[in-house]
This record gives sequence, C-alpha cells and structure tokens, in this order.
Amino acid sequence: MRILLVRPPRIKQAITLSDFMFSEPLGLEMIYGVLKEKYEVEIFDMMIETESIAAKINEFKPELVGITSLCIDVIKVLELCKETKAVDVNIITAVGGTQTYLNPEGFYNDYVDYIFEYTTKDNINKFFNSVSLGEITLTDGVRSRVLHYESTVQKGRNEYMLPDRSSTEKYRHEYSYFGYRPAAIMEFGTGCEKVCDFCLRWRIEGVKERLIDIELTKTDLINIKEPTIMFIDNDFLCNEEKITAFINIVKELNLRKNYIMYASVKGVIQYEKYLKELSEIGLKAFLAGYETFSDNELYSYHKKSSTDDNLQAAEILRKYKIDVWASFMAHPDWDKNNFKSLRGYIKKLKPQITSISPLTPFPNLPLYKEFENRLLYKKEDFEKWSFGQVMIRPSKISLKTYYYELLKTNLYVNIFINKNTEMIKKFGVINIIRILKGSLKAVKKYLILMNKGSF
Ligand code: B12
Repeated sequence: MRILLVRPPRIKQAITLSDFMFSEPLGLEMIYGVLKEKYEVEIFDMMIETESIAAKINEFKPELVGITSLCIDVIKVLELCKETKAVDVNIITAVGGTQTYLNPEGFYNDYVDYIFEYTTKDNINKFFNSVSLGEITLTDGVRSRVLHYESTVQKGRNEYMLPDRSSTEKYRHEYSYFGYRPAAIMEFGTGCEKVCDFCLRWRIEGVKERLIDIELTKTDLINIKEPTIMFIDNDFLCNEEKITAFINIVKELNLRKNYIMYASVKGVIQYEKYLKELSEIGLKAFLAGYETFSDNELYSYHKKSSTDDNLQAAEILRKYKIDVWASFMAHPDWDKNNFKSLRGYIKKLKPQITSISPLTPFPNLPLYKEFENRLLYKKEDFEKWSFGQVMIRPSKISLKTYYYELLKTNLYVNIFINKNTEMIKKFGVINIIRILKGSLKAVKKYLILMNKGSF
C-alpha cells in the first residue's frame, strides 16, 4: 500500500509564530517509522511545498492519505480531504495529531474516513493491516465514518515511537527554532505534573512525568544531524533523574550541540546546582512561562510559582549565561495600567526574547467554562484558536485598545528592552532578517485585528 503523510500548509489568516518557530512534523515522522517496513510511505510537508495536494496525489498515487492537525488547521484539513476525494474517491483519508486527540468530533465530515483519537504502535499496525486488506474493523483509538464514529471504550494517549528523521531529509534545512537554523525537535520525556489551568499539555500527555526509553533516546540523538535540538518536553527541570540522565547521555555520546528546553521557574530554582553543567554541555536557552506581573493571577491560574520566583529564576539564569525566552499572558480584565505594569515587570526580568499572548481558554480546559459567556468567537472558529488572537472580550478597555496595548507591549519589550545587538551577534544577520520578516507579518495581522476591533 502507498501512504502519503501530509502536514497542512500554514494558515494565512491565523496569527502564528511559525516564522520564528518552525519545526519538523514529529508525529508524522513517528508514523513513518512504524509503517516504512511494510508500506511505501512519503511525507509531504505543505508548510514548505508549493505543489497542491492534487498534484502530489497524481504523482505519488497513494491509496491512503494521512493528515496531521493542530487546532487552527481543522478547516484546512477538511478541505485537503475533500481535494483528495476529488482526485479519486477511493483514496482513504485518515487524520491524526493533537487536535484529533482534543476534539475528534471536529473531523466528523463526509470526506474524512478515519480519525485517530490517539495513536499507538499497536493501533497503527492493526489499522493499516486491516485497511490494506480492504477490511473495516473497529480499532482502539480510531473512529470510522462508515462505522458511524463508534469507538471501543478503550481510552488511550499518543504513544512515543522512534521518529524516522530521514523521512523529512529534503525539508530539514528549513526547520528552525528562533535564531537557530537548522534545528531539530525531540521528545525526551512526557507528561506534566504542574496542571496549570491555562495549559493544554498535561491534558495531552497526562500528569505523570516519565522518561522515554533511554536506548531509544540515544538512538534518536545519534540520528539527529542538526547542530541544535529543541526539546518539546513541558518541563525539562521536573526532576533530578531526568536532568542527570540528560547530562550523562550527552557526555556518553560526546555530543556537541546547542540545546533549547522548556523549564519551569520552580525547576530553575530547585535545580540550580545543575545549571552550570547544563550550560557547559550546550544548553543555550530556556523557554519559561513567567505569565504575569500579578501574584493573584498566578494563583488563580494554579501556577505553582510567584512573581518573586520569576525574578529569582531570571537572576539565576543570568548567572549561568542561559538565555530566557519568556512567555506572558494578558488577562482579559487588564486596563492600560496593567499593561504598563507588565512592561515594568519585564524590564526587571530582562528576558532575551518575550512573547505576550492573550489568555486563551481552549475548549476542554478548566478556563473555558469560566470565560464561556465572554467569548468573541465560537468553538468551531478553529482558525481563531491560535493562542495569538484575543478570544475573550476585554472588560476594562475596548477590544481595539486591548490589541493596541498588546502590540505596543510586544514591540516595546522586544525592541527596547531585549538586547538586539547581542541577538545579531548570536544568530547572525540572515537569521535576524528572517525573524524580522516574521515579526512584520504578525504585526500586520495585529493591525488588521486592531482596526476591526471596536465594540
Ligand atoms: C513542535 C510544536 C509545533 C511545531 C510543529 C508541530 C507539528 N505537528 O507540525 C510548530 C513550531 C510549527 C508549531 C506551530 C504551532 N503550534 Co505547536 N506545538 C508544538 C509542541 C511543542 C510539540 C508538538 C509535537 O511535536 N508533539 C509530539 C508529537 C509526536 O505529537 P503529535 O504531533 O500529536 O503526534 C502523535 C499523534 O498525534 C500521532 N499523529 C500525528 N499526526 C498524525 C497523523 C495521522 C494520519 C495519524 C494516523 C497519527 C498522527 O502520531 C504521534 C504519535 O504519538 C506542542 C506542545 C506539546 N508539547 O505538545 C505545541 C502545540 C501542539 N502547538 C500548539 C499551537 C497552538 C501551535 C500554533 C497554533 C501556535 C501559533 N499561534 O503559532 C502553531 C500552528 C502552526 C500552523 N498550523 O501554522 C498547541 C496546540 C493546540 C491544539 N489544540 O492543537 C500546543 C499543544 C502548544 C500549546 N499551546 O499548548 N507547533
């Protein structure tokens, strides 16, 4: 059987960070790794390709097209399934990814044959085996249109599988993480015990933090050719076992690479003793969620750190010359003074990069119920759920002023507080120009939303 695995193109109308953080489709590389022995498989990354899906299908002649999906992609994925069926109605369409896990019902559509609510080695093998024999069987984690989206009652989560990086060989020079290009992404462990109210990641991976099989991790690390690896784990500093396992593997394999990781503020404080060594073996930056200048808000989000913890972590990371790419969330009840307080607080924290997004109460999060009656868009307006667009009606200032404050604060902190000459030295002019181009696109989209945004 011939299988085409597709990542949908960028969603032009949505506010995305994809120009800054543009990584490989890790999920598809995992599926490819499982299927390649038995079937003829190809990955078609439409974030890079300019060819249409119809042209690709005519050339590759797949019997099955499998498409991955994030939140903002849903409508596009449905369109791609329709285009596939228009080329040949017998081609089987299957969808998977983060969004099918969170909202499989969003894909109940005449052009979608199968929806992977979760993906494991076992259900992938069973499913492709039966489909290649022309059978339709009820498989754990897979909903089928023909079987009226019935599911076995078996619950499950997406399972780690060793990604086959060769599957994206022709695209890999394009994948980047902020100023680092080319860059790979990798999973070292899964789960998150922090369960913050605004975060989807514990919902996706579960609350138990686990390491991936060390031997698979080593194999993956050896396979990665890029000089930079971004770890997608929610909190790399979640426990000593994980930190020491990483340090030992890097030493054992004698790796000389740049590493970027997500880390919690609490982890930075608690595991300071490892930071010198981590920095020496290549750790360049932590992505840290400082979130807000207000302790009341941190408390209400069930975040496990305070604004003083943020300042302490910032001080520690400066000491070890580890950059901070900080993220903040603007609360919908903020007024102009609150945005000013945020700017003042960021001045004290001095992160190297700052992103401020509006608080997004994603459906299935505890926050959704709290803000349901203030939503500006419907659940089904998938392209809006980008974590960049304002979704909750502001209460103290107009939507227009809110967008203006968001844009002003993002520009002010990144242009005037962050050290741009340092950035050019670190990443080189070409990467900075790429990032600036991406920023301009985002600014343009914000200006459009701002102009639309009067009550
Ligand atoms: C890497 C990453 C990216 C990468 C690309 C990821 C990709 N798949 O293409 C980049 C940097 C480009 C990216 C961009 C965005 N991202 Co992102 N990203 C992540 C991150 C850090 C890891 C995702 C990942 O690789 N997981 C590991 C892989 C293995 O899991 P997976 O893709 O689900 O695959 C498994 C299964 O789903 C299955 N599978 C996947 N696809 C398919 C297809 C088929 C046919 C089958 C059978 C199975 C299958 O196989 C795997 C087996 O376990 C997560 C946070 C996190 N830790 O989860 C956020 C996350 C997924 N991103 C998120 C968001 C919001 C975005 C953006 C919208 C942000 C923005 N405004 O720019 C954009 C959207 C890009 C676009 N469409 O234009 C949200 C997603 C919310 C949602 N409901 O989907 C997350 C959860 C972060 C968050 N805010 O909490 N992202």
